Amino acid sequence: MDKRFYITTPIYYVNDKPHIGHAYTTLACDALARFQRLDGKNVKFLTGTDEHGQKVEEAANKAGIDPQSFTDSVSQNFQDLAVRMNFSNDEFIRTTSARHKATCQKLWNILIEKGHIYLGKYAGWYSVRDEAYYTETEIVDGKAPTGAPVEWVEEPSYFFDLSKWQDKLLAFYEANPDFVAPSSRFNEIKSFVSGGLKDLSVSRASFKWGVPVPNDDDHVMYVWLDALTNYLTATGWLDDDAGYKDHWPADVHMVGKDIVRFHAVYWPAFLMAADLPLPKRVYAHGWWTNEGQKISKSVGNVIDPHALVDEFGLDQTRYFLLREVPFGNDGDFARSAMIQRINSDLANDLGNLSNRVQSLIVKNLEGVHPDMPSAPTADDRELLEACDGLLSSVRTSFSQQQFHEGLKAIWEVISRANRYVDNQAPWALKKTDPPRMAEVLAVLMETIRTCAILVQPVMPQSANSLLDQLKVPSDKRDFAAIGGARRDDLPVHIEKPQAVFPRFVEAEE
Ligand code: ME8
Repeated sequence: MDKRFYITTPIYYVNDKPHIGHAYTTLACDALARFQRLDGKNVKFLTGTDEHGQKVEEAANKAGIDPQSFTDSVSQNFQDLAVRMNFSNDEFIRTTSARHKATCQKLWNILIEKGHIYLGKYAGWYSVRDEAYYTETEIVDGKAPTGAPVEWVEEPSYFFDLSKWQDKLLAFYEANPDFVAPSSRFNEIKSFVSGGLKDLSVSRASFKWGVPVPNDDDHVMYVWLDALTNYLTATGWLDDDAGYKDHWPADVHMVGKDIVRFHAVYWPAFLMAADLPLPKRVYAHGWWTNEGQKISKSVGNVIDPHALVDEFGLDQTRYFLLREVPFGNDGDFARSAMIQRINSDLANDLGNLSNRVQSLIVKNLEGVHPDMPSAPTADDRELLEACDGLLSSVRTSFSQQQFHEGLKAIWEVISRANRYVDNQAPWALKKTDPPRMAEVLAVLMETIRTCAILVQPVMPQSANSLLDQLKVPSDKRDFAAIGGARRDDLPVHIEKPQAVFPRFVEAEE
C-alpha cells in the first residue's frame, strides 16, 4: 500500500473574510486527511491564502491599507477559522512568503529554459473578480460567463504555449479516467480542451502586486501561475529536498467547481511543460446557496462559519455540511435541515443509543463492561458483521470523496443497532435472563465503539468524548482497532455517561 497521502485545498483570496464555502472545502479535506491518518497513512494536508493579484490589490486600496498589511490581516482570519473549525492542516501557506516567490521563479525559469514562455502582447477581456481572461466568444451580455464584470486589457505580456498541450492533455485524460471527478466536470473539461486551446497570458504589466518575473521588472506573474505553484512550494521542491519526493505528486487537489479549469487544464499543462509529475486527482465540489438563494455580498446573505459554530456547535456544523449534500452536488443551507440533522441523526440515533446502553451498564452491571457473547445469536452476528464490514465500505466512499455515503453507511449500522436494542429489550432481560442482557449490551458497546472510531474524521471532538466515555485507550482509536480480533482488549469500567450530542432547542422569541 502507498503509505503517503498529500491533499490540498485551494488557497483562498484574501480580498474578504472567509465564508461557509471556504470552510466547506477545507472541511472536506480535513475529514479526508483525518481519515487517511487513522487508516495508517503519512498525510500532508495543505491549505493557505492566495495573496497577490489585482483583486487583492484593489481590496487593499479600498481599505486604504498597503497590500502587505492588508493581506497579513485577512490571511489571519483564514488561519483563525482553521483553528476554530478544528482543521488539522499540517501547513498554512501564504503566497507572499519569500520561499513561495522563489519557487514560482524557479518554475518560471524552467518554463523559459524549455522554451514554453515567450513575450507578446495581450489584447482581450479580463475579469478581476475571477482573475481570469475571457475570449470574445465567451462574453455574454458584456459580462464573463460567471456573471463577473470584465474589462478590456491591452498590455505587453508573457505567454505560456498552452495551445501546444491540447493533444497531450487529452491523452492524459484518456489514460487517467479518475483524474477529475465528478465525471460531469471531467466531461466539461474534456470538451473545453477538445475545442482548442489558446496560448495563455502568464504575466501582467499594469500593476505591481505579484511575484516579479525574473529578469523583467515590468511584469509580475499572472496570479494563477503563482497560486497553483503553492502546491509545489509546500513540498520543498525549491531545494529538491526529501519532502518533495515524499509528497509530490499530490493525491487530491480539492476545489470548488468554479476553479476546476485552472486545476485540470492549466496546472497539468504547466507541470508537463516543466517535466514534473501530475497530480492524481482533482475533485470539484458544488456550491452552497442560502435558503435557495445564491450567496453574495450584495444580497447580504453570506453565511459566516463562526456564527454556525456559535449557534449549532462545531461538530454539528461539520457533520451537517458533509452529510446533508451529496458531495459534488450544489447544496442549499436551510436552518430547518440543520436542526433536523442535529436532533435526529446526532441526538436521537447516536447520542441516545450510546447513553441508553452505557446507562444500562452502569445501572445493572455496576459499570463493568460485559464480555462478548461466547455463542452469538443470529441477531448478534448480523449486527457485528455489519460493524466489521463498515470500515471497508466507508473507506471506499471516502477514497472517492463521497463523504455523505460514508456517513450514511455508518448511520445505517446505528439504525440497525437501534432496532436491535428495541428487539432485544435488555431492560426486560434484566429480570428474565441477566447473562443474556450482558451479552446484548456487549454487542451494542461494540457497535458504538466502531461507529465512534469511524466518525472521528468528521466529528473529532465528539467522537473523542464518546471514546473517552467508553474508556477506549488513545492508542486504540485508529482504524486498525476496528474488527473482531480487537474488541477483546476493551476496557473494564465505565461511568454514568454525559450527553455528547445535545438536542437543539430553538430559543424562545
Ligand atoms: O478561487 N460554495 O479563491 P477563492 C462552496 N484563490 N464553495 C465555495 C463557495 C460556495 N458558495 N464559495 C467559495 C480562488 N467556495 C483562488 C484559488 S488555488 C491555487 C487558487 C470555495 O477565495 C470553493 O472551494 O475565490 C472555491 O473553489 C473556493 O472557495 C474559491 O476561493
